[in-house]
Amino acid sequence: MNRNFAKDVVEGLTAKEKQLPSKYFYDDNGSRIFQEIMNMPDYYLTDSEFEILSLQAKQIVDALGFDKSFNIIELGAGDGFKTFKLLEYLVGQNISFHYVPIDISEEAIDILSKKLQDRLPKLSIKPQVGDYFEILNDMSKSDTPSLLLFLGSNIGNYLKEDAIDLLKLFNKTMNSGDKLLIGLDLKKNPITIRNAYDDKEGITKRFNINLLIRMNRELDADFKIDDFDFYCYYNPETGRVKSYIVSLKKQTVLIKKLDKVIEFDQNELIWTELSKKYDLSEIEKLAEISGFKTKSHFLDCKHYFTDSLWEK
Ligand code: AVI
Repeated sequence: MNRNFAKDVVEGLTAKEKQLPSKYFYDDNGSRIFQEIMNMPDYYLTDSEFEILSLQAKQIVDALGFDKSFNIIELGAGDGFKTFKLLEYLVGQNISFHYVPIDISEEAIDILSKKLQDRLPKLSIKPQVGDYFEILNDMSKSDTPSLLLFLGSNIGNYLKEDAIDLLKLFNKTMNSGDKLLIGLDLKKNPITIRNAYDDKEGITKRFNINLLIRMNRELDADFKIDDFDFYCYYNPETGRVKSYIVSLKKQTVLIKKLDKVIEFDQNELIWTELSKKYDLSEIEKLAEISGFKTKSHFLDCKHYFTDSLWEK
């Protein structure tokens, strides 16, 4: 049994306003559903960031200003689909660098490494499996400059204070002059944002409901899947998409391995995820408060998304 998962489930489901951390979406099944989300035409985030890294690789590399060989350290590299274009550009220009993808999933890192070795045989790749901070701490001891990549709007899934804490931790492991390229989703027509999360095919609903399936499997719970639904909304004033699982009736759930009985009222919510959207001035404030200087924002042609370059 995953102890952290068990602890967070007890804490989250016995709270007055029930909640579960979105990081638990990503078991093997959830990671596959997330791939489906990234392929949905309405989930514009992936295409927007792909466009930025494909069309503006040169501008991004020019803005780094490194005058010797450097490391590109990607946090949560996953399948590396978007990063490929940036790497391809660098290899094509014979620029000297090492690519260090970090992920907690050994399987993801193996697949990514094999794919990159096939498609970019000249790439120097040093894959790492494990905890971001241990690896970052070790790397900061060398005097090779680093570009950290934290893409895909992952920072948007953290509450404001947690996002600042995480960015400060990144900052602490970096040396002066190192850069962070961070992907952030921008505020835009609220309907575009709503459609990305409240999809008609119900893929995002499956992504959320998978949390109940995970609790049934790993914690021996007896959630009746059909008695729960999914709801989400976007608030254009705060830039927050909030996602929930909804109990469709008054019901009781037993979580055997935790020896807990959880009561649900009809229409009671479990808050599962925050997906924050920003404007550029908010991004610059976030950089500053976390110890960074904003160097540039690289936007896609629709201005839906930014990969912003920050310097320590
Ligand atoms: C991983 N993260 C940035 C995604 C997002 O957009 O917040 C997760 C996601 N949730 C629903 N759709 C996608």
